[in-house]
Amino acid sequence: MKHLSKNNLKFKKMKTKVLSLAALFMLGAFSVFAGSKTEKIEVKGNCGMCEKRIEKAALGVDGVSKADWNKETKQMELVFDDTKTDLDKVEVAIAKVGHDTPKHKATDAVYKALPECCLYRK
Ligand SMILES: [Cu+2]
Repeated sequence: MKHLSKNNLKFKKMKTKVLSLAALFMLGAFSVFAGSKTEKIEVKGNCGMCEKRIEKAALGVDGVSKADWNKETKQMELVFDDTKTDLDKVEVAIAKVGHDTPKHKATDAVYKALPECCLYRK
């Protein structure tokens, strides 16, 4: 009888260990996904030069791992770590190099300094 309850206790302890290990593992897996966010935004621009400028500006923001702008659709696909940065910061960085985003527009001075082929405002 005594022996059995001891075994039972051992089993309970083991169960707790396995459960906490499983919880730890799930937490780890969750945090990997939690850091990575994908967003699509519209960024104004015209040509291949714009594409390089826009993507460089976005990738220059700490936490951004992917920036892919399409000059036909004007859509930008972004992947970033949302514990390090957010969409607003990326939009500010893009506006700074002369391109309008949904929430942040480039200043006239920066816009006018763009090469002629890149002037997208009509
Ligand atoms: Cu351009």
